[in-house]
Amino acid sequence: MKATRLADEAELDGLLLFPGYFDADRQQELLAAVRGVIDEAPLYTAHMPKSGRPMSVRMSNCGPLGWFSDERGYRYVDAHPCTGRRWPPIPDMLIALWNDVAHYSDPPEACLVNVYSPAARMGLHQDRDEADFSAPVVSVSLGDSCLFRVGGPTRSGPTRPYRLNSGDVLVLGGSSRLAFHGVDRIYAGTSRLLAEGGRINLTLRRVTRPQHAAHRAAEAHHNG
Ligand code: MD3
Ligand code: FE
Repeated sequence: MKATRLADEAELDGLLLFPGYFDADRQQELLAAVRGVIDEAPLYTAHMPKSGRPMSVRMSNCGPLGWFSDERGYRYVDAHPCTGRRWPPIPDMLIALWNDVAHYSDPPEACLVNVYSPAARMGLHQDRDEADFSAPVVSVSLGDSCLFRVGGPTRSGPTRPYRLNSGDVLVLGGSSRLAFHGVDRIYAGTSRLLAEGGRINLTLRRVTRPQHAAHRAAEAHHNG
């Protein structure tokens, strides 16, 4: 599948777009898997650490770790904040996507599911709650198109707008991994994938630093 570099700036080196990576049938298939995740791990509302303000985007996760935020701060947790149960596994289609585009030796540890109503937004931010920035973030858009914004490594720098459509995949690697970004708006009625309208974004991430192979082997030996 063909990827396009989104920008020429050195600081956005590693930002790749795969337009229409998933066709309509594969989007349906992926959506069914995401619905299965949400059945097991219901959507919750995260809150901003200092203000305690609720975010407009509702969230869930799959994978060994899931992203969560409340008054005590942003963090990754191994269980759902309301049910106390482990997050469900990352669907095979998303593991296959990671293997295809991430060019990273270890599997993703977290898949954050962001659910946008037509009025939801995500302010400009950096993703830096992970201990390993050498791995890319891989993002999938489903449902209504959105206006996505990417800047550089500082909040005050210039930003560029892009439109993300259902089925598009973004890879945020290299220096783009720490770029400021956000979702300005959802374009209601631009996709018929979600009967209820709105947009779903999936982000696959590494959270911890990969163990060295020798360490992993020793641990496996130890654990019998
Ligand atoms: C650019 N999600 O969950 S995904 C997030 O559409 C998040 O829901 C947005 O930002 C969404 O943190 C954008 C694309 C994305 C993800 C991570 C990035 C873009 C990024 C990290 C660095 C630069
Ligand atoms: Fe982000």
